[in-house]
Amino acid sequence: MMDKREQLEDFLTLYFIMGSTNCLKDPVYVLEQAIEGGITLFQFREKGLGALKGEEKLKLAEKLQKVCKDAGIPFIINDDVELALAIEADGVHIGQEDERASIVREKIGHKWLGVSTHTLAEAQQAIADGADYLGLGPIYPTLSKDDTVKIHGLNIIKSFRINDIPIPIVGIGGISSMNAKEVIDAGADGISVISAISGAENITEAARELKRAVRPAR
Ligand code: TZP
Ligand code: MG
Repeated sequence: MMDKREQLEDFLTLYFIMGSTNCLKDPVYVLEQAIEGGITLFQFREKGLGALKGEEKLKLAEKLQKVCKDAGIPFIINDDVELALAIEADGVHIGQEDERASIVREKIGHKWLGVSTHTLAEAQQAIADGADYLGLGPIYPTLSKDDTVKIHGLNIIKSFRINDIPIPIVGIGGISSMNAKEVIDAGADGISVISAISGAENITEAARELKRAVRPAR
């Protein structure tokens, strides 16, 4: 039997993140195709210019959650703790600029909590606050996050591993099938991507290629 940590590591293998603004086609179709290609976890991140709000956001979240449920893929929500609670998502992902992780942990109980961190001090705080996994990035330059400043490179993953960060970590930012393996080799438990899947001409094939790049290295 896998314990909780091993199970989470497994789910983090190929973590697809998107919202309607990342998709060239219907988000429901994009998610179905990505699942067909082998993604292992999904995060609904409805952000940026033209992002849905209120009822429309809720409706899309429910549709995407159903697609995930039918496929046995956990469904995580970015930032919006209230939405995650309202629809009983499997978890929440927050950054340093969001509500404090300790408060989010209190609100969500046993749901998964992911926290984006950029330094060891932030990581240690997130762990003390109850994070289940950490997102590290951007590893490479990305066009998918507008408020992003410093590119960290693979060193951030290596340094977290050398310093024995005890919870699973996932790399993010500019990851493609060309560089995915080196992210895993640096010590990440998985990769998270937006555009490498949501922006692909053939979504299923793009997800498959990423999966092939990540799986043999694990
Ligand atoms: N956080 C750090 S980089 C990033 C986020 C949400 C965007 C990743 O998108 P892409 O398209 O996979 O580079
Ligand atoms: Mg955030």
